[in-house]
Amino acid sequence: MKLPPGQYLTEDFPVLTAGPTPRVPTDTWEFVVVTEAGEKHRWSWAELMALPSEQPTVDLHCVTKWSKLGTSWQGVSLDVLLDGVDTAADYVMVHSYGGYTTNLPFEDLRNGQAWIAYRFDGEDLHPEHGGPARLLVPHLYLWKSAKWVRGLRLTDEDEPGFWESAGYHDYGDPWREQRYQGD
Ligand SMILES: Nc1nc2c(c(=O)[nH]1)N[C@H]1C(S)=C(S)[C@@H](COP(=O)(O)O)O[C@H]1N2
Ligand SMILES: [Mo]
Repeated sequence: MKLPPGQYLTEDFPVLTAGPTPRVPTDTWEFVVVTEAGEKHRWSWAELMALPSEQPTVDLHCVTKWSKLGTSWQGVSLDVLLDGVDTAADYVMVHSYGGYTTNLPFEDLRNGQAWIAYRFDGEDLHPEHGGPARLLVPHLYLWKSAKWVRGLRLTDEDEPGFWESAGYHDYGDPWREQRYQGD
């Protein structure tokens, strides 16, 4: 069974954005990881493109109950990006161009579970779906997959992001149906 509890299948790819779609040119785009010690690691678009990429095929589960199975992406594994980052942080706040944030445990970005994705279904990722690049962390509800991703802040303490502050679940495991706080 590939459909988590309470979800239905869809063939389309709905767009869910709180607010306007930011347009981020790749010549000014950067991805910044800030550690709990304040150390910064930066990648330009050209540097991201030069890193080895993967082509994961994953299932997407949105908390509004649609799921889309077998989606094809291209992106750089967070394992590659975090390889040279010296940290003992337990949590991450993901930041997007446009101001969106979402939080998750650091370990959920490791071990082949998350990518900075820049192609979908054989095409450059469309701006509506987070292009030029979004976080893809498909084992959690899709609100954790921040579109227009700009960076990560690694922290010792867990802090709620945009939807988590509005009553959504802190972790968001679709298989345990963790939609809202208290689920
Ligand atoms: N920056 C940003 N990322 C975001 C959102 C958003 O509003 N802003 N919405 C989230 C939610 S609730 C979902 S379901 C998915 C939707 O991704 P899609 O529009 O590509 O389907 O993006 C997530 N990432
Ligand atoms: Mo969502």
